[in-house]
This record gives sequence, structure tokens and C-alpha cells, in this order.
Amino acid sequence: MIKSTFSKTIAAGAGLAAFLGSAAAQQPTPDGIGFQGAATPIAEEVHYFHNVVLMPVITFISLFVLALLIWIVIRYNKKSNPVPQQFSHNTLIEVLWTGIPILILLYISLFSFDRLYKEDVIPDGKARIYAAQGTDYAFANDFNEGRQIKRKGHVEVFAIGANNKVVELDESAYTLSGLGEETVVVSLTEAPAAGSRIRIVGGRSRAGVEPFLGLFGEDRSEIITAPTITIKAVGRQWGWDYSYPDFGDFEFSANILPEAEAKASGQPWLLAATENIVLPEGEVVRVITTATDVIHSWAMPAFAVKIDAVPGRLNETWFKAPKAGMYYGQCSEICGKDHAYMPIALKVVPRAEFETWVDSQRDLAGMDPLFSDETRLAAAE
Ligand SMILES: [Cu+2]
Repeated sequence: MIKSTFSKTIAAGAGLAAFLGSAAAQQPTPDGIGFQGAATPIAEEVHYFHNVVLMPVITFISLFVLALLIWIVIRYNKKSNPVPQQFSHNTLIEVLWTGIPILILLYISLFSFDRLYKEDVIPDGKARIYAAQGTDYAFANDFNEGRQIKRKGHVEVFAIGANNKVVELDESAYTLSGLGEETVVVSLTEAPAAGSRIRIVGGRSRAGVEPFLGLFGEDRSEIITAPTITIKAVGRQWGWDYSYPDFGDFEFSANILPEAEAKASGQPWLLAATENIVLPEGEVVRVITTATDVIHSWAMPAFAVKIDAVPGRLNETWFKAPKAGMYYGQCSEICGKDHAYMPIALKVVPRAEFETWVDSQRDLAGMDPLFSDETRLAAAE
């Protein structure tokens, strides 16, 4: 089966990178050996790290060691080399085989530490939307010490047309003044059309693939805003309990969906859960994990998120909710006999649908709705 995947891939002329990170899959696929598609900027970075940084290194090392083995087998077997050399040390070789691996590890660390840091530190960017009005837009630079906007790369400016189409403005379309001061002013070179809006995103938290070593390739990174939603995931033998502290702390349990029910409803058995985590498209989400009994791990491969859930401790990470769809993960820390039956099912929906879902959960918990039709209408205006 793996063989057929190989030949199909090669037949399709897909490159190594495309093969290793298959297209937008959001759950494991039968016979798959590559990654699930990357659904978040961090996941794209992780795939890039694997495909562009690690694969060439490990491929070179494997071929080099293979060549050495073949050389030794041919050149120094008993027949072609009956009397072996008697030396036991070679300083040059020892320096090389210590020094070169150190350089290789340093090279890998250049990329891996950056990934680890980004997943660990909760982003603090801010976004503001302005009705189009002249060319100047003031943006409060009220970040924590050492996190203020200081240069052009800390700001992104978007124009939102009357049809809600969002276009990022080229850096030549605006100038910035007041960098490093209390208020940064974005001055557009051309006043935007009436009825359009301007969205300014500022901050130092970035995610997404950046040019290799800052030199080659396109910049697909973006400023990441601070989380707007926190979910708490509590692992237990054998299922997950979730709560939404920002919306009244309602809670629900998610267990594996029984095989018959999964098949009847066309959901993937072993991945589908009795309840989905529901999140709004495009928003940044903080995940807090803990556990009630033994160590579990909350993992969502398409987001490149895997974080231990440890009894008596809180761990946190974040992700940017991708486009609407179903995403599946599983407990990824062996936690007992039903470890394989702890699916994580996450549904990303448009904001309005998320609000309806929040209110239905609040209703189940005996709370009043948070998003009445009036508030929703007001927000839409
Ligand atoms: Cu578990």
C-alpha cells in the first residue's frame, strides 16, 4: 500500500515537500505516511522545518554513512586488505566527527528553537478596525515593556472593501510615524474609498513561514493577535472534559462516539467524539490542559499542537483557528487500556454559528444567552 502511494506521488510529479505534507487533509488517511495538511501558520512552519531543514540533513547523513559502509566493505575486507593497519587514534578524524555534528545540531537549533518559542509564548498582537476617514489612523502602542511596535515589520495594514473583501496593503502604500512611542500613526499615501474600512494589526508575535535564513523565499508570516477565546481541556481515563471560561464556564464531556453511531452518521470511527469542541474561524485560541488521573496529551496534528495534560498542573499553548471544517486529534500520551479511544474532535465554524452554539451550551447549563440577536446585529453594523 505504501508502495502505491509512492508511485502515485511520483507519477503525479509532486515534489518531496508536497509528498511529505499531503494536501489539506484534516484527519488521518488510510495508508498515509506523510503529515496531515497544515491548517495553521505554526503547522506550516513545522512542516517547512521538517521538509526543508531536517530532510536534507538526514538524507545527506544517511547517504554519507551508507557510502562509508560500502567503501569499508569493499576496500578493507580480508581478501583485498589481508594485513590491517595497527594504529588506534587519529586526532584529525576525532576533531571532525565531533566538530561537524556540533555544527549540524547548531544549524538545526537555529530553526527548532524558534518553533518551540512560538508555540510556547502566547501571542500579544492587537487588531483594530477603523471606518475609512482620511489618510491618518492612530494605533495605541500600549504593549508590555519590550513588546512595543518599533519598526515597519511590526505593523500590517489591510483595506476592507464595501464587499468585505480584505486586501493587505503593500508597505509602499503607507508610512508610519511615532514608532516606539505611545501612539503610532499609519498614514496612507492615498485616502481609502468611502464606505471601506481599514484594519491595522500591530505587534511582535509572528507565525508562518518566513524566508529561509531571512534571505530566500517568500514571506508567508503574519502578525498573530492575542487569544480571544480560552478553552480548558481536562484529560481523564478515558475521554476529555472541556470548559469555556470566557463564556460562563459551561462544561461538557467528550467521549468516543460508539462505532455504530459513527458509521450511521458518516463520521470517522475512533476519531469522532460525542461532543465537538466548537471554535470560530480565524480567531486565536488559548488552550489550557490538565488531567484528573494520569498524564494525557491533547494533540491536534493539523495544527501542530501536542501538549501534555498533567494532573495537578496547567499547561498552555495556542493556535489560530483555521478555516471552517472538522479537525481530528487523539490523546497522545499512553494513559491506560483505553488510551486509543480518546478522540479529540474540533469543529471550526463562522463566528455567528459559534455564538449560537455558545448560547445553546449556556442554555443547557441554565444560563441566559450571551449573544442576543440585537448584540449580533449591532456587531454586524
Ligand atoms: Cu489519555
